[in-house]
Amino acid sequence: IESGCKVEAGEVIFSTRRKIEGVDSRSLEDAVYAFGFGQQCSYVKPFGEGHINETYAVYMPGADGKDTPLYVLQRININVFKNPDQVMANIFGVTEYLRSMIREEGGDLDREALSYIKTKSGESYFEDADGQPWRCLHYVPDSVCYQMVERPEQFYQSALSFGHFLKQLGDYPAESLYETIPKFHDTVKRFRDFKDALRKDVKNRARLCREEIEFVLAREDDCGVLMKQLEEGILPLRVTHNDTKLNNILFDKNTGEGLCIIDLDTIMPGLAANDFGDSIRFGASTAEEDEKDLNKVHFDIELYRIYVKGYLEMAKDVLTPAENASLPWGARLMTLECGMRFLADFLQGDVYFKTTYPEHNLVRARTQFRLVKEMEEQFDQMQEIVETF
Ligand code: GN1
Ligand code: MG
Repeated sequence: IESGCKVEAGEVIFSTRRKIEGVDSRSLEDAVYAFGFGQQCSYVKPFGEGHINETYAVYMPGADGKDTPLYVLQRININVFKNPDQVMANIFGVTEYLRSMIREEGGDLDREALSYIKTKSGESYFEDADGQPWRCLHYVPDSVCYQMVERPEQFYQSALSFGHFLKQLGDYPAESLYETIPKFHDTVKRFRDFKDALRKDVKNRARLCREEIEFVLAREDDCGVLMKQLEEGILPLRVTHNDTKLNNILFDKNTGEGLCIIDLDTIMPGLAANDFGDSIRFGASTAEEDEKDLNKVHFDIELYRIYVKGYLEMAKDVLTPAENASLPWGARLMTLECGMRFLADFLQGDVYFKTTYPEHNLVRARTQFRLVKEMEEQFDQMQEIVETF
């Protein structure tokens, strides 16, 4: 199935009962069989809002005979993740470890960590006829996912969850993790990549975003702030998630509590400040990442305060004083970095992030820069808030 196919979210894309017109779902069907669902499967629907992988929910008849989503199938984007074996080795290692922690804590093994399954022949993923990797995991029942904070309590819950995650993986053998995307949050390298994309300007789009380009170029020195502290040994490397946005966590549909962290492709050694910061980037905004009307986009310092509270309640005793102090910079830099990545992708012709219209990446970059600007204006207050908890 090619991205851009004509199936809307929520529509059936493959069914064992009828042919879906106009859709080539051969690879998806092969994957359904490779993981052993075959005729048991009722149908498959596109699922989720990720920018990188293709995600589908697999429906099967439940105990009551009603079709229920029981599995999630994902086609891994190999332009982004060049080595699916390593991605899956990390994921199986980490999820198994998380389950052992949940067992110790007396938690719910079925819902608090993802559980991946292997193909019928015992592989960690299925390679389709085009060489694309597919993986499969259990659907987490009674869970919901949010694209934006609807109630502050949700953001607080997500802070507890990500703080808890950092703690749970505190003793995970970091050296056993593969670097699935090298230098993923090396903001200095991201700045260089941006300048490279600008220099090449392959689509002749730089003329469309002069102001945004200047915004980035004026912040070259900022890019090095946390990388320098890492090099000097002031900040430690930890096992981090590296993609901690609100829609990478599932909430319990009934209690509203944070339930399970998802999207584990980028678990790698990294900085706690970056995980903290990426959550703030996405969740402490008053608008979605691709809001076109910038008047709606603001950094909400009250949401920031709530996240700091929850995160530190969970993680304060594991973070060093220097890490604590680095959190506000994490927010600024993850937001700047993400904006730079969107803008670089715009300049390169939208080769990395999924887009649905030509200026999509530029629109995304603009929201990020608006947030950065407001964070810069309120930076003293951001630092004070961290100090009070
Ligand atoms: C991507 O796949 P998704 O949507 O969870 C990206 C993140 C960006 C994010 C921006 C592997 O995450 O780094 O912060 O989009 N993931 C990768 O929304 O590049
Ligand atoms: Mg995601």
